[in-house]
Amino acid sequence: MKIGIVLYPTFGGSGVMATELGLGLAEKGHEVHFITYQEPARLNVFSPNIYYHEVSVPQYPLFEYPPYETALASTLVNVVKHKKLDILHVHYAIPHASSAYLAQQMLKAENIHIPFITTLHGTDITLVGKDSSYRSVVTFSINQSNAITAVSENLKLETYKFFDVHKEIEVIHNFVDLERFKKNDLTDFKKQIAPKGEKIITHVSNFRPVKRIQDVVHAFAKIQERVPAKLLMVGDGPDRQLAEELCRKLGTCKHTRFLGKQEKMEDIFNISDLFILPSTYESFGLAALEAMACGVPVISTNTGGLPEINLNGSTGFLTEIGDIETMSEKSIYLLGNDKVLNEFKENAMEHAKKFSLKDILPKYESLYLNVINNK
Ligand code: GMT
Repeated sequence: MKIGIVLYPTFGGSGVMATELGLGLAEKGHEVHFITYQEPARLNVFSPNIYYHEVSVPQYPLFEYPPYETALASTLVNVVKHKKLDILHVHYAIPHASSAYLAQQMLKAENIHIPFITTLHGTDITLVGKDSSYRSVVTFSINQSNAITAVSENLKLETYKFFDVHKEIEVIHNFVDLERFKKNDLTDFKKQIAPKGEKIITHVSNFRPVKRIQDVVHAFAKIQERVPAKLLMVGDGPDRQLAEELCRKLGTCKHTRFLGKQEKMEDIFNISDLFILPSTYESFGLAALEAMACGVPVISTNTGGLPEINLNGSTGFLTEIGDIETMSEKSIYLLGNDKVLNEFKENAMEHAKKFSLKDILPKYESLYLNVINNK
């Protein structure tokens, strides 16, 4: 098949997942065309089956807001027409679904029929999409999609709850590449970060308010009083400054490293003993799954799709939003007892296998075929 993948190219979960999906499809022999405004962060391989088309948005003094949707729709029309694509798969509804719909209608006028699938990722529904400025276009373009998928059962329910969607939403869970995210002995690297055998706690996100990264810093301060530990904060975003200030205030800076955005996440997970994700909402929590695949238990909130991947009392613990006390208690319980910690590490790794790229990818392939055959 010839597949066009529309995505956000940054380190966000939806872009990471869409890139990994495209790489996996290309490896299976499909021709994959990534279409976005910047080279996707994880697209660092050369393959004869992979193409990248940059959407360029010309500036003009009149444009306070350059019309990206228009530029994207025009690029989609060109790529579909000249590369003879069979299907478009757009990740994150805003504005990708409405641009795909516009491109589809324009191509129809030329007798070219291109179906598109919209994958809902999270904040496109739960945060941004609900905003009245976007709502009607988001609802319309989701309903116009030839197929709709959501990355968790919870996100499917949220979509039906808040949008007037009258089509079937198929849940296809996010996945992890188990060849890349697997247990690996990096003892020497670990010693550089934790020279006295301290436990390593990791958090990865885009440091937006929904991630509640200050809770990680607060919890770490409490954990540190009981278990010698180091904290790795990976990522960047608007709340980084606040978290760094809090860490100075609580006196935990010498045990904390803010690493910024990182590419070799598998190495960081492989030296980690615990992953903390205290978000207000996560449709899925892809970083938590990648951590689990490397044998890292997760302390997360009991929200959104997180209970679908993090099993309370087995792969980690689920806590209420903002309950720093329980978060740190559960962390101390795990980090203070190597036997229990190793059991949880094992469970996390085993459970992650249920979300293997190899098993999930065929679900997308058969959806593509269904949609293409019914267009
Ligand atoms: O807000 C983010 O975390 C970024 C966002 C994105 O679209 O890049 O992530 C969402 O999609 C990811 C991939 O499907 C999910 O793993 C995240 O849970 C989801 N984020 C939220 O729901 C807040």
